[in-house]
Amino acid sequence: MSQDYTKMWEKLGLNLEAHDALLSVLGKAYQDIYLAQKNRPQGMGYFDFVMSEVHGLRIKELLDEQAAGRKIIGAYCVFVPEEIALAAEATLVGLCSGADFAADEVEKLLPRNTCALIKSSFGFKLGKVCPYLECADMIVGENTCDGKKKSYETLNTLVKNLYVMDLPQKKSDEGKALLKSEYYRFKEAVEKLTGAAVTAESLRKSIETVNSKRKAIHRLARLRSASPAPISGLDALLANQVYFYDNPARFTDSVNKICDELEKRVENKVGVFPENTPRILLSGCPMAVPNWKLPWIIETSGAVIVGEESCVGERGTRNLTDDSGTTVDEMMEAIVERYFKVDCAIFTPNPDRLSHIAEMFETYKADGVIHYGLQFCQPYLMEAIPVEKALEAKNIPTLRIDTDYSMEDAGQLKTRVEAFVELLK
Ligand code: BJ8
Repeated sequence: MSQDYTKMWEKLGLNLEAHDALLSVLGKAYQDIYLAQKNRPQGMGYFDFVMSEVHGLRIKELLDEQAAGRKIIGAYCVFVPEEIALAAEATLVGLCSGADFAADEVEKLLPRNTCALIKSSFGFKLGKVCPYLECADMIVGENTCDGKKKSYETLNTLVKNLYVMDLPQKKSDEGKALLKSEYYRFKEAVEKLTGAAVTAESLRKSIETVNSKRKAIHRLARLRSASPAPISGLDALLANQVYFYDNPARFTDSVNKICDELEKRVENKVGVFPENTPRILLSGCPMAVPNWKLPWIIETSGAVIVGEESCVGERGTRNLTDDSGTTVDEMMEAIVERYFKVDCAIFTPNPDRLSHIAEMFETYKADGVIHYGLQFCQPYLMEAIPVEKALEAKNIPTLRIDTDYSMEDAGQLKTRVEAFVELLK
């Protein structure tokens, strides 16, 4: 880190000892997983810097924004529309939930058989190690899966500023009407928080900002269809993870810079792995920072990941928001339309997700699909079975992996992934 942030963390009420321990585990994991990779694009230097300052400089920036009158909103789900937050002069950051922490304390509040992502969000709060959570003026939960929905009732006793958004479970007219009314309710809540009204001008600008971020990430995704793959799946995942908490304009510039570099790589047939390396499409639960276990296992087992069908990936960023509206209501309508297309497994039925997986398999010229489900995640684990069947019916080799954040099963997973990669060869 570029400077000593101890005072800042102390002021935020972090448990300094536990926080130091977390940062040192994170730093070591980053070194072993990310910095040990070969042939990385130079542009990844920016993301290495962001990661090294993830609890430092970025938090300082957010606190500076707060001091200047902006509000910070933390969110756990891609259904929370960044366009609305930005238009009402708030900054939206993702609350990551990608590592186990304070497990004993968490299990006093949540059943053991809760998914690692939900447990992690509680662990970061109970362990007082997340500066994003501690600096947020509003924390947005959402009624998606049963685990999240019920856990927010308990989270509400731990934080003072939880706002819960209701979400539809069906892609029906009634479902869309619910999403629309919830987005208007969210708009009002953010306006009340910041004291700034969403105007046609501010909403038009925020749609443009968020769309630019998505366009840059789409450009990165398209470049990964080249063979040899110009960037590793681990590095592309990192860009998708940083998407959730970096300054939007700076993020867009940095991704576009990497894309300039990758375009040259593609032209010169320069890749991170040899040309005939088996190509994997990863599909399933979101992978929040610092959940890099499975991608790391895959890319150290002779394969390269060429796409993520995930909320930290294409499911979260796939569609742009139509920017042709001229009034707040027209643009709100466009926002509802855009988010209603997100094909999370909490929807029933959810046929679009199946089509998207098959479509991504073709687009990124994958050789096989690895479906990643977090243990105890009913929506994705249940959906994994029809996904596997449908892909196999199309002769697409598929491997189903259910795991959590611990490293206990790493050896066993590696054996299974290596066998799958052999089969693809
Ligand atoms: S839109 S995927 S970010 S809800 S892993 S907590 S589903 S039991 S994260 Fe998600 Fe929004 Fe959907 Fe995307 Fe529950 Fe499963 Fe845990 Fe999950």
